[in-house]
Amino acid sequence: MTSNIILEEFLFKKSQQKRRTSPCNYKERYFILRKDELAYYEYRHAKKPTLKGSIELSRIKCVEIVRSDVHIPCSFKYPFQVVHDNYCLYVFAPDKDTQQKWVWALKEETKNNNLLNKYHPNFWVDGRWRCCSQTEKLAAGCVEYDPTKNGSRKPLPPTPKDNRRQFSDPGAMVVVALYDFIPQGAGDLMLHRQEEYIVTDQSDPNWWIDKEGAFIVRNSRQAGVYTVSVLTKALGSTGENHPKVKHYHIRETLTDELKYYLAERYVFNSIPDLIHYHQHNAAGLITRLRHPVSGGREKAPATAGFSYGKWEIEPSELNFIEEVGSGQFGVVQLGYWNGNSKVAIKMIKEGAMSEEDFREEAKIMMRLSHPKLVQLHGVCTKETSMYLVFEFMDHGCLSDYLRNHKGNISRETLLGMCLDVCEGMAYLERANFIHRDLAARNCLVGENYEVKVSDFGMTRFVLDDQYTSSLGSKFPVKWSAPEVIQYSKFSSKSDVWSFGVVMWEVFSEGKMPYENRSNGEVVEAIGAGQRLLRPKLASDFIYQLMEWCWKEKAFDKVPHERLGIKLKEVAVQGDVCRQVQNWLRHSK
Ligand code: 4IP
Repeated sequence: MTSNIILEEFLFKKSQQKRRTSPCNYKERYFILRKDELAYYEYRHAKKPTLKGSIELSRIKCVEIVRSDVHIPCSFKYPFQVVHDNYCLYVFAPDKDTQQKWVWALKEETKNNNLLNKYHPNFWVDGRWRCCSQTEKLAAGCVEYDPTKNGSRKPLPPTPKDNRRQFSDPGAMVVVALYDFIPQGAGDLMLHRQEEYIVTDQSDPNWWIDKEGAFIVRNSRQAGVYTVSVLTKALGSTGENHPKVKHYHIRETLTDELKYYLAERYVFNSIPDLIHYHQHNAAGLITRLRHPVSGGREKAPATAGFSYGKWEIEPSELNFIEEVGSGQFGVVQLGYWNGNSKVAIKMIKEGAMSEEDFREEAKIMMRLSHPKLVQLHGVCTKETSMYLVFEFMDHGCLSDYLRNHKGNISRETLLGMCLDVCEGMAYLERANFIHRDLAARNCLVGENYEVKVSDFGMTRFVLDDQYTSSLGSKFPVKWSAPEVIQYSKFSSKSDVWSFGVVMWEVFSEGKMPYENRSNGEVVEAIGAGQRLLRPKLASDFIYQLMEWCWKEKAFDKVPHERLGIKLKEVAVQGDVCRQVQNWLRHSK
């Protein structure tokens, strides 16, 4: 009865493991969606297809895209789930369109069923739900199921009329999602990469990039057309200065030779040429295209907090895997939050921290969010010892990393590392936040030599005189500006001094500054105008930047922002590493 068929196609499926002894495997099956059932068949060359299984549509309780970063061991990488009876059938489509097409059709056919209120957006693997860590396969879902939405639909008002009203609302801030985001709590909205959303609450700017001229080239809703979306903060005709996203279609000329344009008088042979031109000239656009933002192919960045408005983390949401180090406050454990986010959990040992003060500060620190800062995700205060939950960085602290890879890191990469730290520090400086203990040991290394600044502001909560008093044996004298040692005068300028020492550590491949000299000897030497010597790997220009950081008087020191510009100049001169290239691309 082919007339009954809604969709049919080869897809992969994972065994549903209905029997205890069932093996977990992935099979290619020919799926047929009919008005009353979803059936799958085995096809073998020159043989009659064999029906392997079928699900009556009336028994389906939820159909949804599965969002996950787990490795999928078959060639089709776009999963969706069909929840029926007490089972979940995972099906894998070859591409996003196919995935959305099936989810949409199945949702349409099952929308009047007795559906789930909540579902699991991630997989059931190795005996637990990756979205919420529940270990009971039949445990209630953790995210609201909306049978009217699917991956291809925007969570915006459904009618075009309403859409227009919202978009023309002068106060509405329209943003484009750079990454998929899986809801982590009841107040979260699922985000789909490259879809547009309206920001209804602008109080937390950490979730969107708000840079004049930030732009993205994306598929338009019109098939086969590209759109350039660009953010502008330019004042409107009525003087309002709400940031807005303007969208321009990339148009094709109607001439024999195909050319492209955004604004009529400027035509180009290729889209890259067109973008390149408009990176330097507004030429009819509201602003020139200043900052290309990621197309989302990279790993999504850490969010400020796991979930909207959430900073308190429940102990049950954390799984501890292994100890990865220890610091001033106690042991650091690698763990998972809600089963799928890798985190570093600092377990504060009793008496090491003034917890009361920190609790208040944590809310402020969580709002500090930058790609070059190690993100504080939240705090768990419900156990006897407090846990601080941070973004996990795979390669540990920068000083150890440099020592362990001595001789194997190129100068360009070393420069890239300094640039990373500089960018993170420039952000802190703009936020009027003082680090107070910047050193390579307080920076962490991630994938591709990416370095992020960690432990900012934390020394204020240390309850150990040896560490906090400039006369104490643990005080970081070798990283401290003279005014800090003399009068405990911390400022962004004193951070700049420490940054110079970090540059020195990086270009010395993790050596201890001033080698074996005691703190007292160092104070004396600095007072007498002596400075760390140029590391072998540092060019004169790089060393000059270090010297800039070590000016005697605080007001002579340059801000981090300016140092960043200088470092970039160095990068342009040489053979630039990946980070520098990226950085240049982002700042061109
Ligand atoms: C089978 O493994 C197949 O994966 C079945 O899928 C699967 O049935 C079986 O799970 C599983 O044991 P073998 O082929 O290695 O025997 P298919 O029917 O597509 O071949 P599902 O239920 O996933 O359709 P059980 O638990 O149903 O036996």
